[in-house]
Amino acid sequence: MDKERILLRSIISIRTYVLLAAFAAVLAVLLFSAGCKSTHAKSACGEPVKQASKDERMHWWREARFGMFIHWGLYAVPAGEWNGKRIGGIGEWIMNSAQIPVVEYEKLAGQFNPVKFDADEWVRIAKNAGMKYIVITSKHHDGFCLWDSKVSKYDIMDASPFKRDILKELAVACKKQGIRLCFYHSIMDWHHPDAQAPFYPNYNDGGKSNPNFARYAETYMKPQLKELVENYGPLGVLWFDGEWIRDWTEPQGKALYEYVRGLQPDILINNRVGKGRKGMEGLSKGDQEYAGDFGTPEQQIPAKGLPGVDWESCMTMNDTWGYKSYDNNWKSVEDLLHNLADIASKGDNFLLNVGPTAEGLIPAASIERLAAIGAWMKINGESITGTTASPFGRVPWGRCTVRPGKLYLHVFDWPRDGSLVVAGLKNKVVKAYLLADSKREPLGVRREGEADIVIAVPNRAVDPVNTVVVLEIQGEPDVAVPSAVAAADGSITLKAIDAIIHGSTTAYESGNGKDNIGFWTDPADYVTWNVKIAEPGPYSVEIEYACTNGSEDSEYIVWLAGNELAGKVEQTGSWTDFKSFKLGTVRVDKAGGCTLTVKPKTMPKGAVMNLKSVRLAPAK
Ligand code: FHN
Repeated sequence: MDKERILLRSIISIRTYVLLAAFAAVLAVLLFSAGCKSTHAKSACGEPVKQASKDERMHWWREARFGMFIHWGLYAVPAGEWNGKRIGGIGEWIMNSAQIPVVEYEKLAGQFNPVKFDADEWVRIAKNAGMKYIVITSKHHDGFCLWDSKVSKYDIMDASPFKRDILKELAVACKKQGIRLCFYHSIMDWHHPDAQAPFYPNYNDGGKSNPNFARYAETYMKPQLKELVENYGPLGVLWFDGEWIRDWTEPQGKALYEYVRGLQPDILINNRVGKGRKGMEGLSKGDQEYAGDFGTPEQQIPAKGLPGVDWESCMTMNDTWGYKSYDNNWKSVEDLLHNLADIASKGDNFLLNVGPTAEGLIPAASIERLAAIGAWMKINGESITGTTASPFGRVPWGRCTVRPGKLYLHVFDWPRDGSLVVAGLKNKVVKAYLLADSKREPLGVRREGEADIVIAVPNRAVDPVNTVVVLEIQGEPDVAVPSAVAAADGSITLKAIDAIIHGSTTAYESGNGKDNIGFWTDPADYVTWNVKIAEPGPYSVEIEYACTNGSEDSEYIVWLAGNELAGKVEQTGSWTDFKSFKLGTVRVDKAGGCTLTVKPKTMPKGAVMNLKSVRLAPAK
């Protein structure tokens, strides 16, 4: 064969090879791309996945308004008793409260056989109550796992006779019934040797740290979270807890937040992933730097919502999260329904707990209450689900929630005279009717005074606990800030909860002895109240505040109707020791609306005061 032909054949075979190789490469990329799962903030193919905005992620949660908390685990076996004795405290803490050694407590796994567990039934009970999501303890502080973990043998599949994957059955049932599945997960772990087990029974308050905690976090906790998200998800929320331990820090919390977000970009994560819990319960805007998508006030309802801050009140139905056979201190349906409306009126969520038995049954008393709530929600659910916060301050008869063009007036105290007064509403009212009235027969409505709406309502409430009256209005709610009015003795008490706060850090705080304007660390912040003076004349002015020793000496001014009174903050002992101080007398020359202002002039020591009230009293 001559050289030219050999050369030509060689060239042809090389080109063919190159073409085949190129084709194979393109095919491989196409196949690989097709198989790419964008389960991470960066997809497996390396390009960034579009991160949903916080509002996009939070949308379903903000619509939901109501969820079920489930505390279930080995602690349901002793159910509040140990060695024949009743153990105080919350049921899921019995390992700690009864000082049970780890090796003793572990034996409960062999007794945990909840043969009556029915995931479909649990989800049905939640759904019928009007709940839109379920948060269940995947692992509580005791370390026992309710799913088939490949990272641990201390789980339902390996350590118990039940040998069914509880979380998997719940995931299937939630998907079937359209309920979002969320997992509670404890950072603190009383069973793991690299976590708090070595200190047992002083789980963490001995002030000690485990030098191997980082190993627990990296090689145990994070792989378990990966299992939960990837094998049981997509999840609605990862609800962390047990974050207060000495071994856990806010930077670790922020890193864990990013790790979980990388596993599922649209998942929600609560503020207990780090150290944000304390701040968010105070609902101070200043705590926004903490990791977490929402705050978690526990067994309490913040007195005021805070625009731009999402929070969820979690609450037990009796006094324990985990089942205790003898805890029968059940909250009434009335209290639970009022809590639901109160929380929704602040634009936030209610996470109501059940603690199932060791057999796998939700206690009958819980089922009864959830059924009653469900009956109310069946008629009134649109006044809770998908609503936003009230435009009013406090209303004397109940609460208010909002949908576009509609105000839902939750009337707890039904007016005896047939007139329901809505003070301060400037909008044009299109129609008023009872939400329970399927015909939506219009109720009489008249305007009275500057901005009061009076609705003619039936003499008897439709629902003795909470009757909802719907006000259809034109435009966005437009509400005059209510004015404080005089009591029978002519005095006017301006309370912190009703103050208008002007500033970025100062906030109303309540609970634990507080009912005051607090976090007053910016002297440019000030507060005002609208006041309606019925009787002109002299008024004495008293101010009530608390100021811890060492933070005193801020100078401030009180203005009212052209009068000015000066004051200097004195120490009162602590931030919750409130004392009243007479500031002097002012003269109000004409009746009508005016504004009272309290504004700092100086703040030499870090905070102004915890201001509880200002009181005006007719001076003789
Ligand atoms: O210690 C836990 C407690 O057992 C329960 O789980 C509550 C629910 O929010 N969280 C912790 C206490 O704040």
